[in-house]
Amino acid sequence: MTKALITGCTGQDGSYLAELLLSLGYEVHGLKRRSSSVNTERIDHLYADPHEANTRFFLHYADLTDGSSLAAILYDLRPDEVYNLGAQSHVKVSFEVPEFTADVVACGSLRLLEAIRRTGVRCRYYQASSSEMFGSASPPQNETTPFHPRSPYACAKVFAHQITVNYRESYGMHASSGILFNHESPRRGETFVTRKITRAVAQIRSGLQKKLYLGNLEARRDWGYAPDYVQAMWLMLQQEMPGDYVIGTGDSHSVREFAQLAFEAADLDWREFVIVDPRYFRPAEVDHLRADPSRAMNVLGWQPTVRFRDLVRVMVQSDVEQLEARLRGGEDALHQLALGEGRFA
Ligand code: NAP
Ligand code: G4F
Repeated sequence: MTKALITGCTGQDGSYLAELLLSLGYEVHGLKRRSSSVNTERIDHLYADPHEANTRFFLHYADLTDGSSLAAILYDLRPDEVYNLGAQSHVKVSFEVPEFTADVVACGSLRLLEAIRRTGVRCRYYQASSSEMFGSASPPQNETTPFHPRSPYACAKVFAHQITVNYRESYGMHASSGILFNHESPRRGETFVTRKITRAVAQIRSGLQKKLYLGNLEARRDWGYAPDYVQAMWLMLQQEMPGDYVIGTGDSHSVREFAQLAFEAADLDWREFVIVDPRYFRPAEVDHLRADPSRAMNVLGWQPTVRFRDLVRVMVQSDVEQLEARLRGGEDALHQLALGEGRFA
C-alpha cells in the first residue's frame, strides 16, 4: 500500500488531498498542530479508529517550526510520497507576522527537505508553491515568468520553491513544485476574500449581517476549484521525472466581479451592502494573476473542471446551507457528539 505524508492536512487542500489519496487506496498520514481549540473540522469525516485493523488514515502531532518532530515522523513512517502543504498562508497576515511566516513557509520547507535527506527516506516530494511568487509580473504567468514577490508570504514561498529546486539538483531528489493559482471551495478559510464574501452573502440574506467591508475590489485573480488542484499535485508525483508546473484555469476576474455574482446568486444587489474599508488594503498589492497552464495540460493531462460562475454559485449555496443548518442547531449537536466521542484527544 502506498504511504503518503501530508503537512497542512487540516487545511483546505490537505483535506481534499487526503480524500483523494484514500480513494486511491493509499495509507494517509497527516500532520496536525496542537491548538487549544478544535482544528480538525475539515477532516473529521475521514476519522477512523486507529485500533481498527483496516484504518488507513492517521494523524500525528508535529509542526513545521520543529525539525526534530518532522524527522522523527519521517523516520518512523518512511512514506513513499510527502506533500508539503503546511503554511501560514494568508498574504495580508504575513505583513503582521513576517518572521513567523518566513519560519513556517521558508524554513519549514527546508527543515522537511533536510529531514528527508538526513533520514535517507526515499520518497517523492511535493512543494506547495504559489502564484503569489509572480507578484507584479504581467499576466499570463507560466513556469518561465520571473518572480517578483510582493509580500513576506510570497518572499518565503520563493525561498521554499528555490530550495526545492536546489535539493532536486543537488541530491537527485524527486522533488516537484506546483505553482498553484488561487483555488477555492466551501472549505476555504473564512478570511480569504471569496469565502468572506460568500459567508457574508448567506448572513445578509438571513438578516444576520448588514454590511460587508472589503479592501481592493480591482485586484484580479485566476480562481479555480480546490479539488481539481489536489488532483494536479498527485499527478506531479506520478511522473517519472520531477518538475515544476503552473496550475490555474487561464481566466481571471476581479474581486468586484466575484462579489457581484455572489450577491446575485442570492438575489441581492452587492452595491447595497459592500463598503470599501482601507483597513483591508495591503502595503503592496498583487494586481493581476492569470495562469498559462499549458505545460500541466500537455504533460500531466490536467484540466480544470469547475469554472468561475459555477465556483461562485457552489460556494454561496454551501454557505447558505451551512448557515441554515446552524440556525436549526444541527452543527452544535454534531460538534457536541464529536467531543463526546473524545476523538480530538
Ligand atoms: P490553509 O487552508 O491555510 O491550510 C494551511 C495548513 O497549514 C493548515 O493545515 C495549517 O494548520 C497548517 N499549518 C500552519 N502553520 C503550520 C505549522 N507551523 N506547522 C505545520 N502546519 C502548519 O491553506 P490551503 O489553502 O489549504 O493551501 C495549502 C498550501 O498551498 C499552503 O502552503 C498555501 O500557502 C499553498 N497555496 C494555496 C493556494 C490557494 O489558493 N489555496 C494557492 C497557492 C498555494 P491549522 O489548521 O492548524 O492552522
Ligand atoms: O483571498 P485573498 O486573501 O488571496 P490572495 O492574497 O490572492 O492569496 C491566496 O492565493 C495565493 C495564490 O495566489 C495563495 F498562495 C495564498 O496562500 C492565498 O491562498 O485575496 C485576494 C485578493 C487580494 O488582492 C486582496 O487584496 O482580494 C483582495 N481583497 C479585497 N478585499 C481582500 C479583501 N482579501 C481579503 N483576504 N479580504 C478582504 O477583505
